[in-house]
Amino acid sequence: MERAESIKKAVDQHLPSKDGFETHMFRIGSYNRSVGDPFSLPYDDSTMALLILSTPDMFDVAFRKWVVQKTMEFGSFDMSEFVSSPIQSFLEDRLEDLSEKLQSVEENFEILHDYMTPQRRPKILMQTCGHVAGAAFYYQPCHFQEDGLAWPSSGRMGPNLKFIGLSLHPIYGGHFAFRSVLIFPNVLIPDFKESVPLPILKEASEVRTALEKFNYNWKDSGFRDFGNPARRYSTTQMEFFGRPVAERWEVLRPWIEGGAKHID
Ligand code: B12
Repeated sequence: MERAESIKKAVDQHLPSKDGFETHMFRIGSYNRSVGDPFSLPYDDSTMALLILSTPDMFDVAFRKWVVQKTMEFGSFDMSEFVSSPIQSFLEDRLEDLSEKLQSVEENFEILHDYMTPQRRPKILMQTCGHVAGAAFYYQPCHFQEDGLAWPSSGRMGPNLKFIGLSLHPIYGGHFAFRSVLIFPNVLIPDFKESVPLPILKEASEVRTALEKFNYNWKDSGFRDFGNPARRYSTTQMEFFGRPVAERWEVLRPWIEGGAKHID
């Protein structure tokens, strides 16, 4: 366990809470037992994994600094033509740096991300990781159906879209995102006990309303406010994540035009 704790400490040093990151430890077996065969990961049950999630400060503090510095280095806003997904590039930079620094603590690890493979399949199910690691309660639609209630009503989701579940964090409600999972195949933690996630909502009807907001009106970010979050995304951040990827750079223009005063 000592080795696992020192690895977590090193990760937390390079992805600190002041930059809007949190990490939560779990065992691969706890995840595999929940997801079943199609999503199981090929590691020993007691393998150490660390879930990384981002809180409001990732965007509003660390990402803002990164965007301003990068555009100043580049010389103009035109960087938007070359970097199509700035959040992904920012995270790649941070994880590359982390991977280098981690070499001195543990050389063997794998990083899995939240996004889908080119075959449009997620490699890992982040909401399940969040629940088993005790980081955020995962509300799944199938647990909130009641006899005689035709819910969720069919036909309201777009083509090829499912009515999906929502995770809520005890401090940030829905104002957070899952980012990556680090897996350490050489570090076994058979006796580790994951924290139990705190239920955030009391009534089944409130859960159904939250899930409807998340599935039918996610662009207005209203789903994020369930569970009375103590900290929320800024309006810039909500606008950014409510837009299609191609339109997101435009939201950042005021930071870039403000230049160095947005670095500190
Ligand atoms: C595919 C996907 C999409 C697709 C399709 C969405 C859809 N409505 O069909 C697209 C690209 C359109 C999309 C859009 C968005 N998404 Co999306 N998406 C995903 C992704 C990559 C995979 C989800 C998935 O397919 N799961 C597969 C199904 C089968 O999983 P499942 O239903 O949970 O089933 C498993 C569990 O039930 C488990 N299980 C069984 N028993 C038990 C018991 C317990 C106790 C537990 C815990 C588990 C468990 O086993 C099952 C599998 O066998 C995840 C990231 C990830 N890697 O997980 C993000 C994710 C779900 N999306 C997210 C978000 C925020 C969005 C957007 C709002 C983003 C945006 N700003 O554009 C939009 C709109 C969301 C919406 N309501 O549609 C967030 C949700 C965060 C949260 N708080 O919950 C996630 C987690 C991404 C993240 N990085 O945080 N998304």
